[in-house]
Amino acid sequence: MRESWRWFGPSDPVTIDEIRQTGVTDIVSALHDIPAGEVWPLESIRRYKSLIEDCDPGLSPLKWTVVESIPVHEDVKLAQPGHEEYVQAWVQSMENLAACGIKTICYNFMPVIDWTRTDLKYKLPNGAYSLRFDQKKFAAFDLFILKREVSDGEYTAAEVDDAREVFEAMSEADRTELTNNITAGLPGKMTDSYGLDDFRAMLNNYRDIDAAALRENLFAFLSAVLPRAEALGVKLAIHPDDPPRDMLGLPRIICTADDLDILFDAHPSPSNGITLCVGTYSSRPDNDLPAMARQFGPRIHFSHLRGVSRDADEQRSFYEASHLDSDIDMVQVIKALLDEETRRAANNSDQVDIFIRPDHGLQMMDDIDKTGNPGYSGIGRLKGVAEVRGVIRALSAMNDSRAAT
Ligand code: DNO
Repeated sequence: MRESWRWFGPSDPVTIDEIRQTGVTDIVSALHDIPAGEVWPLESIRRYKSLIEDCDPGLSPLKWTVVESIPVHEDVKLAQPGHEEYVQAWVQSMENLAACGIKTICYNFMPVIDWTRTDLKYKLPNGAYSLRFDQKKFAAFDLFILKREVSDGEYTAAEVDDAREVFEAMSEADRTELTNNITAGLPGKMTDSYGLDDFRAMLNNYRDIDAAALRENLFAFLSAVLPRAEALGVKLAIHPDDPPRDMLGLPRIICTADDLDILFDAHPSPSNGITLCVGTYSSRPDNDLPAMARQFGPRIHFSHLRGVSRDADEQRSFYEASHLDSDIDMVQVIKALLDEETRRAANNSDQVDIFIRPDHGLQMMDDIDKTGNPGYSGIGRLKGVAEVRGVIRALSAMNDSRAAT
């Protein structure tokens, strides 16, 4: 297992020297300033890599090994005329990254919105803060702020009433904050930020795109990208749609084990893989995470280890829980990933190690008064990686002693 940490670049309040202290070995990052659809120039990649990797002799080295993410331009998701140029730019960025030895690439195919939460400072009983997705608040945004024309059956009458009640109880400032959280996006997002009118226009572009059409566009993108990825030894790792279900009338197509079966039936290439984002997949109750980790083991090139706690009475609402105390059995997920690495080693696989990162962390202690990237706190993530590391070490030691007897 290779422990990694996401870094947002020189403006990230958690610095490379601080990350070094956590004991991780790998950095996950991206050239965040380059707009979707443009090539990442070789020189810029080299410069960024040296920001991460150059250090005084004697310091523990860090390596930029995972890209999260090269954004996919909306025109590619929509298969708009001329989108092939953006696909070519994506392939060129991948070639340039591979030339610098960076060969694990996370990406996603979420239309218009990337990962989405309604509350960025949700107080837990222990006083730490977490991120939360509240279905009623989201519906309040959709129905009473965005005022989208919803189709029959999208909301029940009771859900509309609940959303109205939530909306009416909100102050103007709450409404603005909710709107920004959803339309302007969260750190690391791979879509643009929009004002409300542009946001409506973007949603409207997708009115004729259902799940089948969006899948076709993803598969066309992969037909262009995978042969080059294979030739370069690059592993692609698609990130699931977060939360993993249709939203705002948009289709979302990487949400469940069935979606992944469809993806791999269409494109069996060994370069076609996934980011097992445990928190995302587990925010719906019908995803069995340890089972998915086993089923898709050979396809897992990268994993985000965190979990959520879903509301008992509304399973679509959740908050991000401590790494080992969520609704899923993190120990069993990690065990499945370690078993997969053992299998790869026995098969002399070209990539034995799975890159993992603690993903988000709580905001706690000194994090609380700092302005940082929501979800990407220093101390909260350090706690997450330390907990996960403990599980990895304990399970690995048990495997070693079993192998020795
Ligand atoms: C949230 C992340 C996402 C993810 C992109 C992947 O913290 O998991 O921002 O990086 O959706 O393309």
